[in-house]
Amino acid sequence: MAASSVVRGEDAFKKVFKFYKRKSPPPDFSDVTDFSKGLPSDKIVPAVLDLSAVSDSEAARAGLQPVKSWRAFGLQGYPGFIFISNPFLRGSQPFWIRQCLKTYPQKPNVCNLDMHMSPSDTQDIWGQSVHGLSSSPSGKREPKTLLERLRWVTLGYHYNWDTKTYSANHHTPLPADLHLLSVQITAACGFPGFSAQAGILNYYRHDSSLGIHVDESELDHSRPLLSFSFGQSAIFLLGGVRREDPPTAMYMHSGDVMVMSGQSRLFYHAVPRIIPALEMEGHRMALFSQDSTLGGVLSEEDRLLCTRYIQSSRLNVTVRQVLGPGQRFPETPSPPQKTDASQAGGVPGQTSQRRKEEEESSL
Ligand SMILES: O=C(O)CCC(=O)C(=O)O
Ligand SMILES: [Mn+2]
Repeated sequence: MAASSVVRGEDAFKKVFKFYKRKSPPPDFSDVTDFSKGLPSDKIVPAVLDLSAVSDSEAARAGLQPVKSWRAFGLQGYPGFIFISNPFLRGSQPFWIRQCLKTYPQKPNVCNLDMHMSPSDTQDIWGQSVHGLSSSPSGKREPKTLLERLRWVTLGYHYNWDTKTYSANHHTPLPADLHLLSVQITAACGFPGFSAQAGILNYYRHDSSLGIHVDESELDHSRPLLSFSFGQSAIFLLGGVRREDPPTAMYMHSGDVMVMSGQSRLFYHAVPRIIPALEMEGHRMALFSQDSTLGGVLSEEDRLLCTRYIQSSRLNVTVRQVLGPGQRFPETPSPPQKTDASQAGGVPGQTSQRRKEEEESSL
């Protein structure tokens, strides 16, 4: 059976999610759209970019190819959805991978480990993982490094997984490099003036998935949501405004960028499966060739650790504008004093997994 045989009807999205999540026997992937292969499908249309919005030298500063070289597509039936097939300069992805693994998890940013560890224990996740990740496997089961236990990091306006809100009270500066990258992508896609205010980084192991959801916590839905993928490939499902709408499945490979804007901004989506790069002919990890000097040349140690990590993992960065121009957060009464985990909405630390498991647990 192919996924396309799932017809519109009661929670068609969940049926397709289960189809692609199945381990044994592995699903039929013949319906999965692969934008890296160009335009063979009648569902894929070229996306129109604003070639004058970003100069070639500005693009290079963010590790991007000149906009005229980007391969950008739309998908019939998904207004506002833009897929840019790896617009990064050869060799610039290692910079972004290192930022996601070494820089962005640092304080004052927030990560899942902070939910049950003290700030002093999580302040140098990279440093504490170097030894464990760089030593060769001894055969016996080693405890997981902090880096291997990292599941999410929030940036800018920090997302509260319990209340599903952002607030004015919990904000730290969004990294300037990620802001620059996001502004360039959005400008080329026809959204001048995008202000990157929040980021959510997801760290996927080979058996991770992300449940069916809509990103609606941002207060201004007229601004696009950006998504960057690095490392192992994945299957992304994009549905509609209702769970009865059967989703379209597509591959996301390392370097791919998605822009969800217009109607697609509020469409259901999910990641049911990570696909090891070895299974993706043509997407083996030729990532660490160094023709781009973005951020300087990686040290041997950084290169080794990033390569080790990415051989079995996928990184996803979403960048969001939370508030429209001049918009403010609604006044909220001060939160009640937290005395124990039940008042915090659950056991601390489990919030990290909740989003990934909430759909699966009800499947
Ligand atoms: O990992 C992905 O590609 C999707 C991430 C996502 O949808 C989210 O963080 O809201
Ligand atoms: Mn999402």
